[in-house]
Order: sequence, then C-alpha cells, then structure tokens
Amino acid sequence: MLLPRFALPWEEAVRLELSTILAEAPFRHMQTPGGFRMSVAMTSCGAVGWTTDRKGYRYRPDDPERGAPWPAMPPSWQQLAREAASTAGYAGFAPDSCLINAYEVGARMSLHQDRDECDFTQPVVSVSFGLPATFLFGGAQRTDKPRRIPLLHGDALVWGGPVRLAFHGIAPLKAGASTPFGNRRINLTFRRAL
Ligand code: MD3
Ligand code: FE
Repeated sequence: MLLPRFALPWEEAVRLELSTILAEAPFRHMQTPGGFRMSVAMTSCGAVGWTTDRKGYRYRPDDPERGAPWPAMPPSWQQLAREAASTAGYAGFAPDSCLINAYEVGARMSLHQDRDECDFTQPVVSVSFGLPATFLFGGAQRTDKPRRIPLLHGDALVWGGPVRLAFHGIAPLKAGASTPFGNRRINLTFRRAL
C-alpha cells in the first residue's frame, strides 16, 4: 500500500535523528557476495543491522566497520513505521531494524527479494525522502516485467501479504534540485528481522 506524503510530519525529526545516527555509524558502500561494490551507500539503526560482504547477507547486532552495536532506533522513527503499518492494516508492527539507504545520482538497486528476515508475515515499511526515484515492482519471478512506480519525498510504502517476497529494485537515480536531505535520495526500510 502506497501512502503518499504520509511521512511529511516526521521530516524534521528524521533529518535531525539521521545526522546523529550518521555521526556514529556513517554510510558505507558494502560488497556483494559476488564481489561487487554496491552503488547505494547504507547504514542501520536498531537491535540488528543488515550487512553484506563476500561471506553473504545477514543481520548482525554489531556494525562490522566499528565493532560496536548499531545506533538505537529513535522513538519517532518507530512511531512512523508503526503508524504507517497500522494504516495499511498491520497493527502492532514493532521493527527491530531500520536499513538506511542513500542514493546519489546514478545509484541503483537491481531486482532482488528481501528474504533475510525470520517471519515473512511481518510487513516491510519503506519511507522515502529527498530526490524522487522510480521503484521497480516485479513479481514472484525475477523475469516478471516490473511495474514502474514513482516514489516522492515523504512517501511511505507498506509491503505485506502476497507481495512481501516480490522482486523489486530502484532505477538509476536521476539528477534533480537539491533537497533538505542533500542532492540524493534517502530511504528508510523498517523490518522485523528477528
Ligand atoms: C517489496 N530498498 O532496502 S524500498 C531494500 O528504495 C530496498 O531503497 C529500496 O529494496 C529503496 O531492500 C526499495 C521498497 C521495498 C522495500 C522492501 C520490500 C519494497 C519491498 C520488501 C518486499 C517487497
Ligand atoms: Fe529490498
């Protein structure tokens, strides 16, 4: 379910809390198991964070770059995720991880499934800020032709039920006017990982 501009009331809180999180756990370009550098820069907050390296994808309680726990998930972020989920029919969503993605112009995310979480009955809540992007919403097979959905500043998306394991990605980010989040797109993806 797309909730256009749902996150706008949280914009200021997200901007301020994000700078605190980044001071502790900066964005970094991780490596895929195949050895490629991801064009999207990432970090996490919450009890666990999603990571990828030559050994594979996994959620871990520590940031491997710092050998320290991830920053806590700010209460305002938990509230944003919980309210978006409940609006979409998922009452009681309590994320334990937020993956924070930063897309500079040209960055992209190729089609993939999110399947490192324990319980696929739990939704994923995605919130976008900054430059607009084209979300690629595929099907159950990688070869299913994806629909293209524009995602704008402040939009929230709740993914659950039959589309929870759909293939999805982000088309290469186009240039645009600078935003309060910089000349880039920031995406918060809230998950119940454990
Ligand atoms: C559909 N992020 O972090 S968010 C990701 O905009 C990821 O940064 C993209 O895909 C981004 O894994 C897309 C939308 C999204 C997130 C999770 C999903 C769509 C999803 C999980 C299942 C199905
Ligand atoms: Fe994903």
